[in-house]
Amino acid sequence: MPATPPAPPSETQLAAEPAPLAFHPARAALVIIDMQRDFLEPGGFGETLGNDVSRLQAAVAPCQAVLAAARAAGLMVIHTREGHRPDMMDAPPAKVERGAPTARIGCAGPMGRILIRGEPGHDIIAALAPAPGEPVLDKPGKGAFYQTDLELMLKNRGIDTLLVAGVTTEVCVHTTIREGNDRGYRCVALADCCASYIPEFHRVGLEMIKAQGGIFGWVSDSTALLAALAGTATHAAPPSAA
Ligand code: TIU
Repeated sequence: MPATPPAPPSETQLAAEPAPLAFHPARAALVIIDMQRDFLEPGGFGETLGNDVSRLQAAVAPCQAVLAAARAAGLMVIHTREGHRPDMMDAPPAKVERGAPTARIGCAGPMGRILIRGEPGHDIIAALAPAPGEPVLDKPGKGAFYQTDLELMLKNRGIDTLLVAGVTTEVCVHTTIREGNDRGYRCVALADCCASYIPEFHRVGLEMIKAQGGIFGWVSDSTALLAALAGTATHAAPPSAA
């Protein structure tokens, strides 16, 4: 007797602005952007740019909550890291040349060479350590689609909805959401799971996403996502995209 095909996962409703969003958990990915020591801890890239890195701490606990819920629900989880090859051949001079000459990308700092792959500062913070099997995507730019295989992985897994967390709201989170929106993904910024060194930019960055009927996507938060995922467990293959 042929095996009964798995029932397609049902949609769940996410409270969001400017409007609620229905999504299939099997077609959604949690994308955690650049929660690296270089951005969140003293002595890294964020601090060399003149920022108060403690401002990003607010996003850690909400990220932990959505990460646990996403894992429990069987969502695809992707972690990203901004950084460059040790030889810096992927680092545009126009990016490297900015900032104090002794504290630029590639310079030695308390957590190793700043924003360089393999250095301690480049690691994701321990509180959000990737689990085995979760893709960790190294990206040379601000957006997670630029010069990476993110889109290929999403296509292969039938993903159509990106639940985006991480830092910083107006830089790498925003760039990734803009890139994803143009590629046809429904992108949701999880407000309390994102943070900025500049609180006003966090607030306005989220406003920009949801303005004009959701010009770049949706804004939701960890509480709403936990509610949407409660009771859903979708380890089945995603439904056919056809
Ligand atoms: N500087 C700043 O706000 N952000 C970055 O340089 N990269 C990310 O946002 N990950």
